[in-house]
Amino acid sequence: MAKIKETYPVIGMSCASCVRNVESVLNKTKGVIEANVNFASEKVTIEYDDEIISMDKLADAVKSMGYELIT
Ligand SMILES: [Cu+2]
Repeated sequence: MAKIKETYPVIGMSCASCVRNVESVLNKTKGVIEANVNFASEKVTIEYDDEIISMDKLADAVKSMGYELIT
């Protein structure tokens, strides 16, 4: 178990439902402990276990929803 908590910029969010989309896809991804989007700063703080999920996979999950996670 190697918990990591990092904040990354997200590109493409334009409203509150975008925020929910990004949060929900991350929060339902295995290995994610908690994801919180800050809409004002266009960033997401993700706490995850890097032995279960990689940052690349998290970026792919965000991309699948139509947004871009900058790592
Ligand atoms: Cu939106």
